[in-house]
Amino acid sequence: MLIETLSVFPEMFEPVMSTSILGRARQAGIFDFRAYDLRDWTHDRHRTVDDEPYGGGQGMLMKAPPIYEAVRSIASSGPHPHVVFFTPCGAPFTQAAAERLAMQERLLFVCGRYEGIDERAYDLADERISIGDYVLTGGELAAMVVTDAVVRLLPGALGDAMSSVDESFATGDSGGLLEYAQYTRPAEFEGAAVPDILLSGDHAKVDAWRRENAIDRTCRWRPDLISSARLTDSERALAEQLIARYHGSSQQNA
Ligand code: 6GU
Repeated sequence: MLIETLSVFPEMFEPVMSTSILGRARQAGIFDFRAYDLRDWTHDRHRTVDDEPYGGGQGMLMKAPPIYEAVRSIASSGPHPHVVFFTPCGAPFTQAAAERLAMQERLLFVCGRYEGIDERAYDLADERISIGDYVLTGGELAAMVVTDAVVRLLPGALGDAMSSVDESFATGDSGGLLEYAQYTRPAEFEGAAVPDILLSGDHAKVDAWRRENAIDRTCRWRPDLISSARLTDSERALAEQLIARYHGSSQQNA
């Protein structure tokens, strides 16, 4: 896979793309990465990429022409990229979206800055993505978050000892629940003991404990996930009790 970014701060990306799992995957040729500087597609002395909004208002907007010229020129060589614009007005990023993007041969991430982008530039977008309901100073960090989530799904990226294939999250094998609590040595730490069942060696009991723990944690921390989680009838009854206990009987209070 080839991942490219277009932004006014191309230097932000390199440390992330060359560290840890992303760095190793890149070295191994599992993905290639290039960061382009939007200012390379300006034509004035000051390399201007922003301007005042028509109709007035605060802040500056990114101009459409440099973005158009850059995306066209980057896309003109090689396979046509899937073009993603990063904006807080985009669709919320999810694991399902990461899985979808991981199937593309080439991704081009366009990162906005300032107060936004001239709406006409979005004509180039195959999709618009936001990474959550808060405002960042620019799309670069969002593009790195999405790159991380996508690259770790590529075959071989996590190495032999790890796999993303049957991990949990909303689309994984645990049926849309948060992952259960995990422990390693020491068996007791600061007065807190590891649950006895995990030391018992009884795999059936361990599995049952983990399932119940996953339901408990999801009810406590992410009750919004319960309605679409795959639960048996008795698990759903348990979940309703837990939600009532943690949040009061109304989901409204979740
Ligand atoms: Cl993609 N960009 C900006 N500027 N803020 C965000 C975001 C993106 N996603 C969440 N907040």
